[in-house]
Amino acid sequence: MRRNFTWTVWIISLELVNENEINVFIFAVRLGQLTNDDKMSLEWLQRVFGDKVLKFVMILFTYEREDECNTLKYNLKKNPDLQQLLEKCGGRYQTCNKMMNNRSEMRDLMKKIEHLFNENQQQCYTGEMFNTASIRRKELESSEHHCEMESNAQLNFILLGKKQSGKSASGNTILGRKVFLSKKSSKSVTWDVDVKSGTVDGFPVTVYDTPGFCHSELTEEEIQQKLKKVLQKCDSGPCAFLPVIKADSFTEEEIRTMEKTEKLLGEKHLEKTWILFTRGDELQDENMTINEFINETKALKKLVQKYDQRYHVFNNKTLGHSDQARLLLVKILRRSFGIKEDRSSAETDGSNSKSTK
Ligand SMILES: Nc1nc2c(ncn2[C@@H]2O[C@H](COP(=O)(O)OP(=O)(O)OP(=O)(O)O)[C@@H](O)[C@H]2O)c(=O)[nH]1
Ligand SMILES: [Mg+2]
Repeated sequence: MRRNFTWTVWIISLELVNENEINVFIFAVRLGQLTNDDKMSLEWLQRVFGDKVLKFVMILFTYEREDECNTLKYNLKKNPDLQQLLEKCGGRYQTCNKMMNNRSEMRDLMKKIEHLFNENQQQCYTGEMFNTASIRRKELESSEHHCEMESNAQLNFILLGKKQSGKSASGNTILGRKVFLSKKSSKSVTWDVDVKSGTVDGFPVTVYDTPGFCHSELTEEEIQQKLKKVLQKCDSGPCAFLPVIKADSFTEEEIRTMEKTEKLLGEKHLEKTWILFTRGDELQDENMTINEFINETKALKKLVQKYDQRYHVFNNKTLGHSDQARLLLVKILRRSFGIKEDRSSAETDGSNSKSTK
């Protein structure tokens, strides 16, 4: 049903883009009920219309009861997904009752659209932008990675990072079970590479847990050797590289660790590298969003920009009770491998996923 609707919107949109210039894309979300479908729909919009479309998106939060509006700010603070969605659209939103018959809200919406138009130097989304995005999308779909993914249909996750950053715990979260030893220690817990396979929402995955940089017992050289062997081993298959960073501080040590990771991976793996933040639960306890955490430190903000916002947050304390791993997989398959919705997540309608938080 949803997909039919999406296709209809797409066809209408194509006609519109061909014949007109579009000032604004209004993305309606039911206030307080951000669904996986909503998140995917924005990704879909971005994929079909290209990244430039985000400059023209205005989120319209619809509500049934007036008092729901009062919870919006609270919701924004509490819900990192909502924050991320809003951030992607330049923080532009308007609230509006479900019937859309409140004149003052409609006036505000028009003012905001006018403001957006001026912000975009009176430029609209054009057919030319759409054509460029279509070419890019087709290239992606027929790219090497896509074929690679089609034939192997499994993904290797390689966890990298500083000691005690939460690599093993993240491996457990991905596989949805406790297979890697993860514990608090002043020393390094993982000494050798450990490989475990499983599935994420039915999709076959293999997870490589690795000993961390700044190891308490192994030398840098020993670590490098072990990691290089991992890279050689999974070089032939589709991989996602996950430098793991604790979302509680970002110091010189983390910067140096990222430099070492980048040196190890080299430029060729950049597109498939996703920064994985752990301790999402602690951010939540502090009423802080991941965006606030990232933007707090200049070096971290720069790093995330370098990775073109390819990051994800885990709360490793909800092992087996969240769909965090599924969301990460969907993001990676879409952005790093250009896999279409049908391929990556026909099974991801959220019905079989447990609550994230
Ligand atoms: N609160 C919280 N604690 C976490 C999270 N992820 C990991 N931890 C804790 O951080 C500590 C270290 O986790 P590990 O998974 O062993 O970290 P590691 O990077 O594998 O550590 P080494 O093997 O020593 O390099 C453990 O006490 C975990 O419970 C998280 O998302 N939230
Ligand atoms: Mg470990």
